[in-house]
Amino acid sequence: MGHDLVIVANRLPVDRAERPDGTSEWRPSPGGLVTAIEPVMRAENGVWLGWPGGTEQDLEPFEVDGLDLHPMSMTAEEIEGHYEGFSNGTLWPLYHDLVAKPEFHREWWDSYVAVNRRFADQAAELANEGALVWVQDYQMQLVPQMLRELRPDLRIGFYLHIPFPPAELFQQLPWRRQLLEGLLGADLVGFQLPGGAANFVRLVRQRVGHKTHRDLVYLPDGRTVRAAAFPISIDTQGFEELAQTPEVTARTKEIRSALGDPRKIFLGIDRLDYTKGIYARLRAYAELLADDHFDVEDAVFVQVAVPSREQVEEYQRLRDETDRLVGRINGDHGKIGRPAISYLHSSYPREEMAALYRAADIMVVTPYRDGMNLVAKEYVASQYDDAGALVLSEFAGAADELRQAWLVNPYDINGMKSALLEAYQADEKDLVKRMKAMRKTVKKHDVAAWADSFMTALADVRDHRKTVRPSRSRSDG
Ligand code: GDG
Repeated sequence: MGHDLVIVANRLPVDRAERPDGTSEWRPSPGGLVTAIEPVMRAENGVWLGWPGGTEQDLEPFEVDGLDLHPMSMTAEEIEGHYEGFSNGTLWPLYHDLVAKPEFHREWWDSYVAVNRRFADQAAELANEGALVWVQDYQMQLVPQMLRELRPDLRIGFYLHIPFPPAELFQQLPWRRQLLEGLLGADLVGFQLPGGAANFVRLVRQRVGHKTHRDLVYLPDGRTVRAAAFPISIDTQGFEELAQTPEVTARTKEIRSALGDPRKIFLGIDRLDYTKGIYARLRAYAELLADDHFDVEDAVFVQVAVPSREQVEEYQRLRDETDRLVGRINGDHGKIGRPAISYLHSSYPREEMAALYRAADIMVVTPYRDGMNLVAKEYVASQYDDAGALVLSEFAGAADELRQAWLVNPYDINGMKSALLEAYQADEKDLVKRMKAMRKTVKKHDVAAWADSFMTALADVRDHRKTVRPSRSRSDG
């Protein structure tokens, strides 16, 4: 039997975990996306198609917590070419404002095409007549068109979790036209921010030559594609509840006391990625110590750097640089039992993340470019007592909504120093006022609202096509 809803993503929402007896099992990987999509998946007889990680071949479909999962195997060559190569060595830096230099290799591209084709073929097999297919993110940009060719009956949505760059940058891609046409296979292309959608529509007009009007693209075959913003969010209530559990509350106290109960705790939690601006923020912090605005008895900076893409060279370099910087700052400013920076290169369970959020007085989120940044929203959701401060980069998508944060330009070290200091010195009234406003925003715009608005818009695009432009649907099928 087929499915009425197919989610196509690079990764399945599960990880392989070892049991104590040496055997292994699949565990759901915590994440907003699965929380958001899960209720729809259950209601619509959905299946999630994706790579489970690793190189195991010929995996069988399986269920985790009642969700149907369809694993796609990847060979070592595909991981190197499609995932580490074209997705993370070409697209990721290019779409993030060239924070690192993208590499263009034809063999990476070939691998990207081949993997996208395999995912599209499989989705075409799993989808029922007229089913809805929702394709996720930059690793899968060719899937909509490939799938449309195989199955014109499907409703296809695409969502990009990272920024979509301006034409000036996108143009560098030798395969720019193929990628645009790949995305145009969808009925609805969703972006984090209106700017990304506008960049896309402009490129389609200039590079592919299709007619466009506002957020609509008119294809020669009579189809209409809509490009619009759907800022992603988190399971706000879930986070707030988790933050209030006795376990998390007890752990929060433990963390503060293990850090020596300083007056203020600064916190950064990021995947160790060069887009996240970890280096610049730690430098700014170190300068505040050097300038004697406060010392290691007053404050500590906890930086969690979650291991990420460790096979990619640029990430290995970043790790070395960060290690060196933390070592130098602690060497210069630390005292026995009082490091300036408490640096953790590790990933943690959700409960520990919540306890860290609760323990932090000042959350520091300073990416050079970020599609949204969920960590900023999770911090806000955890502050059920309206305490705490958020220092947030203007270049994170979240800055569009969280206007009451201390907004910073991460390229401006002096500006960041001032913002960190202001947040450190802010009086309670100011803090509460800002946090209340931000909490209102993340409560209203949670991940369920996000999924809902995308689904509704996807249904509407098709209606629009049928009702508004009937004369142009001649080769439609
Ligand atoms: C991409 C875009 C966009 C992190 N470490 C641990 C852990 N996490 C969780 C966080 C948060 C998520 O991972 C990270 O999301 P971010 O949004 O902060 O950043 P990216 O990973 O770069 O995500 C981004 C996002 O997609 C969604 O569209 O917002 O702009 O780059 O939820 O809590 N969770 C656990 N342990 C960890 O160690 N349990």
